[in-house]
Amino acid sequence: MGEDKKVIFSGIQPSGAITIGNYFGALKNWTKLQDEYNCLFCVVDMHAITVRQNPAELRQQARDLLALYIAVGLDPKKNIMYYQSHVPQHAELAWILNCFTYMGELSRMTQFKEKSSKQGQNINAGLFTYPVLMAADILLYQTDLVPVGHDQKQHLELTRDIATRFNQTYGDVFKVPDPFIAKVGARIMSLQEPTSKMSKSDENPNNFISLLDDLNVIKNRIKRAVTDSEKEIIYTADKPGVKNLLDIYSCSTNKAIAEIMPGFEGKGYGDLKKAVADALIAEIEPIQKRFQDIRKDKAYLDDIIKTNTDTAKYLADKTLRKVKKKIGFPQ
Ligand code: AQP
Repeated sequence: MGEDKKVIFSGIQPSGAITIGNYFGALKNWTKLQDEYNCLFCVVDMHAITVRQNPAELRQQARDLLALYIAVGLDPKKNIMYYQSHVPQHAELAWILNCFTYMGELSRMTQFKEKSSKQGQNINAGLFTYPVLMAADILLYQTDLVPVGHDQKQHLELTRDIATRFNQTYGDVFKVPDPFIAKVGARIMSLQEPTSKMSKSDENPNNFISLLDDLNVIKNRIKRAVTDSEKEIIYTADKPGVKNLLDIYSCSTNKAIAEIMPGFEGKGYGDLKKAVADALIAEIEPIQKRFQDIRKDKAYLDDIIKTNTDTAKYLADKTLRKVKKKIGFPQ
């Protein structure tokens, strides 16, 4: 890692097939950071088990996700890309930070409230302490900046509070991270319920498009996407379905909304859907090709995993050793 560059940490859960929401909201933006920053991009499989996962699927999704990181253009020589569960320091620091986090703080987390209300049968302690593991992920690497979507802002605030609390007692052990707000990137919404965000663990497959979906499936999902009973293509919150399709088009073509709107004047929803499907496929097809090549080459991927995990472990251990010393664990 270059000494002079700021550190960025981010991750995605292998909790389902990666959607175009994950791609436009996270992955695509990450590719623009890799030259300017020292980036760690983690496959956060330990976070994923806060919801029950099928073991064989989890294993495959985790490997697919790491291969996708590379396929979208993240260079494994420039960035540190690894599985969270391969670096035990995450779990160790999370335990320590649990002892510096208040129940009241965790009870106030919106994501916990939402997930526990949805997940009636399995409100496990991991779901409750999820933000502490996230704090450990970030603080282990002396992270300067964390790219956060709207729903993770509260967790990052908590990370800052935990780091500050620890530092006040033991001196400057952790860097207190700041949020990194991407210049571009949109929140991609569900295709059938465009007032909710597109989610990889959605039970209705018609709501999302996975980056690895068959191209015909992609076309059909866009064709079936909800619009409204009107005709005019306008970019407004009152037309969430149409707005979402325009956002997908804008992200796929790398053009601003103001730039694309004139092209849709006098056109109908059928034209819009065709344009969106074509643009999306043009963006995704090369990624799918690269993904297939990477996934076929087992030795290549294994080597990347090994090298990157070693680097992550080395960096994580530097922080963890300091933490253990400060709190008085025997040396
Ligand atoms: N719909 C979205 N639009 C834009 N960005 C999105 N992200 C997720 N959905 C959208 C961004 O993807 C990154 C990875 O998120 P995550 O795997 O940690 O979990 P998540 O945000 O909860 O994503 P999902 O797809 O909704 O997963 P599940 O269904 O498992 O909970 C984050 O940077 C996020 O902002």
